[in-house]
Amino acid sequence: MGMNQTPASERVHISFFGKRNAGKSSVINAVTGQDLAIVSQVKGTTTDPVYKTMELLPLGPVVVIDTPGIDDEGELGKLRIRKSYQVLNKTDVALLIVDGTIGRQPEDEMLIRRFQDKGIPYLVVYNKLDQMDGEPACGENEMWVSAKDKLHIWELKERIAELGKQEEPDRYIVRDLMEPGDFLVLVVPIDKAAPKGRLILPQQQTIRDILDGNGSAIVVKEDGLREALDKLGSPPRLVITDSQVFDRAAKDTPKDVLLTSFSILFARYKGDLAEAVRGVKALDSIQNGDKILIGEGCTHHRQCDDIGTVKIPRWLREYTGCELDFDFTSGTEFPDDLSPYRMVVHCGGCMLNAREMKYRVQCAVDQGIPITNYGILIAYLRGILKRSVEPFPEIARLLD
Ligand SMILES: Nc1nc2c(ncn2[C@@H]2O[C@H](COP(=O)(O)OP(=O)(O)OP(=O)(O)O)[C@@H](O)[C@H]2O)c(=O)[nH]1
Ligand SMILES: [Mg+2]
Repeated sequence: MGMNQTPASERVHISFFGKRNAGKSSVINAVTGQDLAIVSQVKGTTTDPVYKTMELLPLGPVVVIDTPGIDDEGELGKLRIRKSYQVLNKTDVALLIVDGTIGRQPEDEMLIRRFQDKGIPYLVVYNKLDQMDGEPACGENEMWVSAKDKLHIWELKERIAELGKQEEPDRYIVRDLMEPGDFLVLVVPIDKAAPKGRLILPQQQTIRDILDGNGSAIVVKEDGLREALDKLGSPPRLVITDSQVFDRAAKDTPKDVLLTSFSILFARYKGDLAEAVRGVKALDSIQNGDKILIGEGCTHHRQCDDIGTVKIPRWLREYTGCELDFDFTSGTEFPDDLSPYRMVVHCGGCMLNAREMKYRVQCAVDQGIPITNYGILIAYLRGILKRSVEPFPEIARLLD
């Protein structure tokens, strides 16, 4: 991802599903106007989900996902089908490509039910119109195209955009906590862990959100906070700090000024803050031998350092005084069955889109397994959670 691009996690994820040879890859190529995906008459040409970030007009920045056919056969085939179904968990708009000369099959009906169950806006696209005698009638959620002769591709893009726009988020990082003209102070430590020459994504996104809310973002290092607050004259609407320096920031922020952390804001933005706060309380009833799942959204641990794999397990053992067993997952892997676990601790999910993060939380909630995240957990272990959720009275109440 280039630094000047919209991060993938903020893009509408548009996935193309369907049986082998329906023309998924061909339709993607027609829609994107590029030869992104390999097309052939061999069934099962696409063997892994293929992701491509791009501008898809008239919608804007998207991730287009090509998937293996959901009717693949054999052991490998089953794995591929699983991968296609996993893509569903991050899909904001689903397109079901059907070979129009054959029509809808049981596998297609199953997919449609999944879209409906998950509340994913979808469109059924009958492909290979060029082989039909005229254009058959179709329903509201359906349309006909030909990837080969580029028939109705423009309309298809319009309809994708319509579905994608319904997905516009009404969730914000901080904008809903402030008024235009407010100023907010951001505490950003520049230590060895900070990437060279830039800010990390959550910090950038927070600044952008404040600007979108027509406020001012004042960015300081932890040792500059007190002076900045003194100089401001009137108190800021909110101080947002990196959790690593929360104690210092809490000391330097007057008690009547609201203070929170980037992790708390992102737990709210990306996942479910209330659930994470409820989940963290499971720590107090943990017992020897309990198994804990640590989930990470990215596979490169650079940004997350060794927090998930080393530090959190150590802190949990120290805090609980128990012998604990840890399992780790990363990237797009996340087990369907969480029953072996006493609780799940997940990263903030800066590399996952909101839909996928919500899906993981929902998995845990459905199975009755407490789920929390790094930021909330660390805040809790350090006794600072109460203060950092002050800006959210209904959440703070959960801790009483
Ligand atoms: N006549 C006609 N053939 C098409 C059209 N779209 C795709 N095909 C052909 O259908 C075959 C399968 O196309 P693909 O795009 O590879 O299909 P897919 O759904 O991606 O298939 P898998 O990756 O194997 O699951 C190829 O031979 C294409 O040339 C179309 O609009 N009209
Ligand atoms: Mg394909």
